[in-house]
Amino acid sequence: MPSNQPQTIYLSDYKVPAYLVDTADLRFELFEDGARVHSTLAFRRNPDCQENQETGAPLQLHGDSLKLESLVLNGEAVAPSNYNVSDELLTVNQVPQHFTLQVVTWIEPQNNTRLEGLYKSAAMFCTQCEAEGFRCITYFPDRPDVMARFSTRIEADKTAYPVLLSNGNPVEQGDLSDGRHFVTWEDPFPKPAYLFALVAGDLLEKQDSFTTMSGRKVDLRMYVEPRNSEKCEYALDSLKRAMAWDEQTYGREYDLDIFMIVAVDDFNMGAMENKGLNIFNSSCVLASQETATDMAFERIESIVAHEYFHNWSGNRVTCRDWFQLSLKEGFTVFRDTQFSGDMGSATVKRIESATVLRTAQFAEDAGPMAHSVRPASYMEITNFYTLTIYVKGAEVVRMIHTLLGPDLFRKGSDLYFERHDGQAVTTDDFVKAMEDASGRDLGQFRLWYEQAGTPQLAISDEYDESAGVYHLHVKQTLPDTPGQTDKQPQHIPFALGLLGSRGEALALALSADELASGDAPQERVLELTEASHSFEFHGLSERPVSSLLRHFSAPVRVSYSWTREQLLFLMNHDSDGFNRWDAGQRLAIDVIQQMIGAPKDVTVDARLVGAFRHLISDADLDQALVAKMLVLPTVAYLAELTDGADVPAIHRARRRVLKHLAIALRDELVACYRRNIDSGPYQLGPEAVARRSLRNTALAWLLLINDEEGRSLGLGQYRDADNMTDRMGALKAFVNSGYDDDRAATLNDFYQTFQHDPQVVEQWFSVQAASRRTGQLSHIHALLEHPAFDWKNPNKIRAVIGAFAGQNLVNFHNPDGSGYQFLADQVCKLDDSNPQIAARLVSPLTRWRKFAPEYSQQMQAALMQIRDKENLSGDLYEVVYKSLA
Ligand code: 0A1
Ligand code: ZN
Repeated sequence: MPSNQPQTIYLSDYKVPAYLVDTADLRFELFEDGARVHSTLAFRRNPDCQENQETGAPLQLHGDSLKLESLVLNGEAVAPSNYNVSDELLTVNQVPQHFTLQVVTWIEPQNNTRLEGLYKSAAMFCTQCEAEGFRCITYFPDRPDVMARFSTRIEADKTAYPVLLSNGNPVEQGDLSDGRHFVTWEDPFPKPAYLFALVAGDLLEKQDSFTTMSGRKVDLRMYVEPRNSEKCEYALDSLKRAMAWDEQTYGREYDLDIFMIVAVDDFNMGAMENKGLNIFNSSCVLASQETATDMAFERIESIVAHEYFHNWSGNRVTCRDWFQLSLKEGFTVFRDTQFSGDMGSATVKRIESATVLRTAQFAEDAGPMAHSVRPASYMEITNFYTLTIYVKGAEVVRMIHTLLGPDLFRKGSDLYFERHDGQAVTTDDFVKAMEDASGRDLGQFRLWYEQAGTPQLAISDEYDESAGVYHLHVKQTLPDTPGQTDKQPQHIPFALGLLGSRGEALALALSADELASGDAPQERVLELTEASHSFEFHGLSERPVSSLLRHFSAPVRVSYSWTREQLLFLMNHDSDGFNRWDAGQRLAIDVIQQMIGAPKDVTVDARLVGAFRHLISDADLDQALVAKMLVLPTVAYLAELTDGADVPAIHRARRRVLKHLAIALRDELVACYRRNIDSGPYQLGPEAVARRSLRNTALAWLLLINDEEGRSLGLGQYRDADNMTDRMGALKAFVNSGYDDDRAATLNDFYQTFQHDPQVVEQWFSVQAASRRTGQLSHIHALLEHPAFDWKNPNKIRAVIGAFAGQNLVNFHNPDGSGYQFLADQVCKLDDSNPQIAARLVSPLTRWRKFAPEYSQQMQAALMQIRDKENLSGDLYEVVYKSLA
């Protein structure tokens, strides 16, 4: 056991804070060799803390990597005998009921490679305080249930840092001696320290405005490095759409006079919702037609909205403690997916959410780090910014929405915001508001927050011809997860439709009486609460085909023995677009699985070819949905569905099916490509996006089979592209093709053209690192040596190492174990500079038990090697030890 083993923190140990902070007045002196932080805090005993009321507890403030320069209480220096400083805490033993503490600390942002607290990204200063970064700035009760009113004075060199930003409104500014200047900001809303932000730099300002529903004009400002001047428009437009949508859908109005967005190149995550001053990873906010793909535009719209929506779901109402993280994240992801669905196609958005959930969150739920939506314990909270907290958390909120219906859900959210405005609360408070507003009992539903793991529904059915009754049986089980066994059945909304033999929607009458009434609906949300249920549907003159779990109404696995004929039928006829797509996926999975290790003479089912021919050729179908349906299930998802997975074998089987389809449908693909060529100017609407997507799919398939016409279409597309989706589509197709010269030429040209744009260079790195052909280890090593690679920049690390281990599954799972060894080496190296990133990158190794023995043993060995590293960080310790346990 290493000496630095982090402590486990338990939800059951939660205690209210002993002291509260009413105001926090900060003064930052920023210099090139460090920063001095003067903090004046007004403390008082917490009336809700019984213990402190009675005995007077010592004051404990968090601190990390700080140099304490002075400590003054009510105007007098604190005697050394009355305080103690450790690596993590400043303790003042005797303090009065009310007092002012003045703390001066010295910190070194320029040497901060962890990117937590105050750090430098290129020439600018910026902060990241969630979850526990504020303690790297000054001593403070750094927990979300301590909310203070902040004022911030920033002083810096005026030439190097003309722009000085913090939360709230600017109230004063002026010049100082030595070419320095200052700006003071005041945030009228009490907030936890994790929402504090500061930015200083030579930044360009883009202005816009939004008039709120009550007629207030809000200044919208975006700050970027001058070279990014032309990449702000889409984010600002997205922001305005999000502001309007939140007013219409949730009745939520923005509350300050200014809303600011800043783009920084070095950032551990996607973006951060600091009050009034959102800070974004450049890759999640900057875009232009020439540099961003359609997917990037879509991501920007949803992340800008996500951070904006946090102003209510997160900032006005925040989390009591970090176990409640999904209170803000699950709800906010739910809100941003609703928004994205409303801006484009709700079905396509649903397919995208379900894909992430089923591929990656289900894997997390089945792995060693499985945890519930409201975890009961953690070591490092930064390891809990997971898909379970975010996307499963969003699914849980979505199920409440499904159970209550939109009107009662809105009543519930209104009550939640009204009841808890200005408070730090729990997921239970959220559910309670939903219950109180709707009158529904969500007692059993709360298990979704407490029990980890993905419920499995085993479904069977039979048809009683003589009675005209169809019987549907549903059994739910919840697998064991680390520390949790023998779980209880959960409350699951299960949306169902039944189709007749001509594809028509049938009435779902649960009894003879309902049948007689003639009011039976054509879709029902059945509520599963028991371990097993049987339902009867009356008045059916033939055996129906079931459309199960429509819209993916719950985050569960469904098993049912569909015939291929039934899947083909659902693909063509289901009125639920999600299930049409899902039927196609299930059919493709079945066909690919049959090919794993199959002898050469086994051929691909002609019915799959027929189904794809129909999709590619029928221009009357919903083209956005078709574009999704043409994407075969990924190797990652196929591996997730398999115990003892042999990834290279899965990859070969998938490829065999793909090539078979491409050869069989070659003419249709060329026709589809040509039909979808854009004649007019570039557009970003759903139709144009679907056209580009179809064209790029057709191109990729044609190049996979070395089709000469495909090659010339691809070269033309690359050369003439006026947007990044087309250019990247062609580049990707060549990178993954057998045309070695074209691959080298397009990669080279792409780099020459875009080498000055870091966001595009990131894409250039990742298209290579994720490719079966260019992503072999020797090439990955070459990418790490490339002058544009930067070990300090999380985006570059993700673009090469993350893309290799997370997307290039066939090379990562090289049977010789070299991929695992490579990842272990890089993770150890990164752990010394940025442990948060190291702990995230290691995740592909943590699933070692999932794979066939020759793979899993080598993965385990790689994890052990990391475990034995000297000075293992707490972040990595938690992930590696839990994975090996
Ligand atoms: N709250 C942000 C995500 C975020 C979380 C942690 C960070 O640093 C450790 C940074 C950002 C969001 O949900 O967008
Ligand atoms: Zn969030």
